Amino acid sequence: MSEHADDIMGKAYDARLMRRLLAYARPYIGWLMLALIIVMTVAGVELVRPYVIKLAIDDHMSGYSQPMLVFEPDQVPEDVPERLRAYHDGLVYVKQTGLPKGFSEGDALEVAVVDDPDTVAALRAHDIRRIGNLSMLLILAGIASFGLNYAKSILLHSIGQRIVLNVRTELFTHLEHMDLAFFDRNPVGRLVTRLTNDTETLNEVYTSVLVNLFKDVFTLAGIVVVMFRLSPGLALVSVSTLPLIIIATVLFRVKARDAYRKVRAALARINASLSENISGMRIVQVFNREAHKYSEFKATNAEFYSAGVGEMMVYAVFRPTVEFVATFALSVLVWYGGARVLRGAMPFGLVYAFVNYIEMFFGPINALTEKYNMLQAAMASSERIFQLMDTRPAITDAPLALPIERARGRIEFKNVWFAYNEGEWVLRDVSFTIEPGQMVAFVGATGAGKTSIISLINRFYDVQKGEILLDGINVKELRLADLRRSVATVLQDVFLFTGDIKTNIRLNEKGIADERVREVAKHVNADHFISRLPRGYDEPVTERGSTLSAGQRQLLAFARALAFDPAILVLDEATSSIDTDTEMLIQDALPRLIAGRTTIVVAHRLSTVQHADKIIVLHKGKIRESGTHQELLARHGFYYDLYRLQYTDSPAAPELAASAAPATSQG
Ligand code: DCP
Ligand code: MG
Repeated sequence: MSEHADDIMGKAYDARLMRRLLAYARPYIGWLMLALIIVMTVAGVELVRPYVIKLAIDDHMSGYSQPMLVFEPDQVPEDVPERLRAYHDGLVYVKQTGLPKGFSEGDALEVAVVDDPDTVAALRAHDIRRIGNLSMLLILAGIASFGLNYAKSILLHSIGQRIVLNVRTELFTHLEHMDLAFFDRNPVGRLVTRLTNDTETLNEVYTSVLVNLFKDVFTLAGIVVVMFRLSPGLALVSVSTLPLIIIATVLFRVKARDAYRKVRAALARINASLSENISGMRIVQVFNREAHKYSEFKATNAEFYSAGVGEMMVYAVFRPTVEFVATFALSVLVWYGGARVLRGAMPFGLVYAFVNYIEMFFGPINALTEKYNMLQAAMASSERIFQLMDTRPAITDAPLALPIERARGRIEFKNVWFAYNEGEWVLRDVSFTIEPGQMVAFVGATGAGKTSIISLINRFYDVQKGEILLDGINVKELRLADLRRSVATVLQDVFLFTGDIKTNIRLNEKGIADERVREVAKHVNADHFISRLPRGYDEPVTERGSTLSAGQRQLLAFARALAFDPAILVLDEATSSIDTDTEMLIQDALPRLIAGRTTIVVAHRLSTVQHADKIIVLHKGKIRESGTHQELLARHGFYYDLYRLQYTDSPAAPELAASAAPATSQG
């Protein structure tokens, strides 16, 4: 699994990718809007909190030591807010902090520091009540934020997971329709990563970035606006450290990108190494390669470790840097604001509120840089995912594909040329006909092209030249599903799925009842071993069926093929890995298996193909000769040599002696 460098990185932001990502969110737009409203409300509530505390401090906790305005009740100017008015002894006392700008003492009876204990106690009772109210407000706001944040998290995570589920489904369906050539090119590990890791990275876009981005920007802007409205002087002091933050962030972005790139590359390497070593463990152990493989893995592992540490270092430096700048901003604020509070030019609560706002200010900045990284990872992942989605299957139904009810089973190859890779011909000008119900065998050396011919019949690949006809119709014009339903292939390497025996025979096809499963198993002599399993047809099968023997798996594969009652049965080396007992079972089942259908057999062991109606001998992708067993022996050609090689040393070659004699007399 070698990931290309560009592939690892992708782009930090790509409008085209982003549009596609957003398209997935479209069905949930209503819910996302709701989340947005919630997030904005929470941000608003959080913005107000320091201000409420400031009110509690400036309007109610402090102010006694300073002169207060005293009014007759009907003389209080209208712009004095109710919360600043305290009533005692038929007079109204007004604290000067918190009064609107440009307020004049006007008709005040006097401006005096209140020191009479009775009056102080009365005024204090008023303040305590108001402080109680403000505390209540803070608690309610806290509860509201809690509830809203909770709702938002659930909402966003549900949407994110739902979108990722959709993407995974789309990818899986897409993969199911890809042609085999595609799977020749793409290793399993890479495709698995696309469907799991990469989709999970996308999740972040919808849960953490999309809506929360607005919150961060809104909070930042809100803080700046509130600060400038409260006190332009303090606000300027507070934002004076912004250039430092910007420089730190830009540096961080570059460093973080490099670190992320290294981690991705190392991860790809360690994944590849792991999947290869684990799936090849048997070979590793058989050949005692543990120590060698260990040292190989140690190197990759160490590389991944240092990449991870490198990435951590970048963050380890960046976060404290932002913290430090925040502290610096705070100290400037304390110095500047403290002096003004002492001079009475500024209420203490205002400075306190600014301390809060500055602390709040750096939160979104940290969050934004983190989102930048998430976005970067998501862009890289989505690029890979979309690339996979955009790879069109090379083999699809023709626009007006013909349906087939039940094929008769006549197969014709007309001057077929085929190559897996351009220019490397695997089949050269191959032509033959198989009549319905016939049994035809292909023989030839390894690599001659036997399996390739079979893969072409059910159109796993398309031919470059010539044509392949089923019942006189080019396979390219048939509906793929119908074509593949007509052809059942039993391969030497039987693939079983996780599940039980039953489902492995019928492959979840609902049309095949339990009785039918049993019937076909009996037909192919598999019932015998299945009924001896502890749980019979319900016996669990693990992936690849490693708990069954090769011969048992083979019998299951025969049952599977028969259950689907195909018009054409293909057995590719299907009988070669089987012990003598099982082979006898199969030989016994074979006539029932092939009755009423066209059968194609590929076998190295010529004993299995002798009874074929026609034997086609392939050599380096060309048909060398063809005919019945007797005809071919009589020709003294390639087949004759092959047969002699296999049987001269063994006593089990009576046919050779019998048929060789007339052949020589002919020649
Ligand atoms: N080949 C390829 N790509 C594939 C499969 C095969 O390039 N996905 C090549 C390898 C051989 C040639 O095609 O050179 C023919 O392969 P076959 O599998 O058709 O050969 P046989 O089935 O005849 O060989 P065997 O008897 O070993 O199964
Ligand atoms: Mg083969």
